Amino acid sequence: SKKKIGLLVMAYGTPYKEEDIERYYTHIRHGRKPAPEMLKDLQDRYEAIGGISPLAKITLDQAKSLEEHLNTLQDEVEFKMYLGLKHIEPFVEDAVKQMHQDGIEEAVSIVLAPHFSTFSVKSYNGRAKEEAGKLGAPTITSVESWYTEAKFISYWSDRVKETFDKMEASEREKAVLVVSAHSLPEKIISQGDPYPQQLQETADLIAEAAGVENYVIGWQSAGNTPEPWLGPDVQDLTRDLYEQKGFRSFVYTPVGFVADHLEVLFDNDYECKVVTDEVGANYYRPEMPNAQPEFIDCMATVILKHLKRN
Ligand code: FEC
Repeated sequence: SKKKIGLLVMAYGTPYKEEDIERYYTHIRHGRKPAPEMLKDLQDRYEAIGGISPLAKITLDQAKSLEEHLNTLQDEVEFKMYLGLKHIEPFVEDAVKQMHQDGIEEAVSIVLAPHFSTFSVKSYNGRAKEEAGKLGAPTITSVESWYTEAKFISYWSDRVKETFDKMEASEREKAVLVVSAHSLPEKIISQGDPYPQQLQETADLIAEAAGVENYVIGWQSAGNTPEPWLGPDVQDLTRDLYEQKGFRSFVYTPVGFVADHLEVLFDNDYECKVVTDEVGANYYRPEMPNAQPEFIDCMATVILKHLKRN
């Protein structure tokens, strides 16, 4: 029979139901319970996007579709998918335990976020490898980042091009592309984290492929802590680009994320739109990749290239 390879798909995780919000938030805060007003604020944001996030279903769709597509693309090995989440069950460690119980000896891991950061990809893979180390198996090799994959860039450049193509020439002249990712504490820069550079490179590649000259990078969804976070924040950026550069149409591509979830449906579609509505500018936000076949094929390509190299 064919050799089995564990496909460890890791993602952020989201509350499954409203009652999960507090323990989920506590986990994000490294075990510190949020103050009642902070909890209320988060509950209100979930309420504003329909009560709960669509992310749980989308993540599972992405992971299952990736397994299925990988098993149709090649005939040498059988991929068996395990989902491991950062902040809610099934946790990363649960997925590794399950692989071990199922006798999986070799696994490949991918995080459903394209850019490397010590806060994101490194921490997911660190947790996976630590658990595998304790159990003695499986051996896990990891995709560390995949933002340069041509199919990832073309996913976004096609969406951007479609959006700009729909505008009249006069609107297009005053339109700007805002390429964003989740903000992180500014201290990562002095620690040499490649994350900001990787976002810039992503923006350059997308803008070039889409033929868009007016573009900037921005940061979004910064945490609620006193320390400085990477900026400019996309909301402030919107205001500045309107006032100082005269842009009248804004195209938001939150490329650090791969799904419709709170950070996009609220932080872009509500918060950025509050600003564009207030100043009277046009708001565009092309579709997220979710489980679209084109995007699943992109991730499968990344996995197969990784296995060929290792
Ligand atoms: O439920 C949903 O639909 C949204 C899920 C969600 C995604 C997501 C992605 C990233 N985060 C990253 C970093 C941080 C850091 C903090 C932080 C805080 C939160 C909170 C919620 C939340 N994050 Fe998140 N993030 C999602 C949800 N995130 C809720 C807590 C309330 C708030 O601040 O809004 C700050 C933690 C702290 O306080 O110490 C840092 C990064 C990503 C993108 C990479 C990835 O997906 O792993 C980086 C999705």
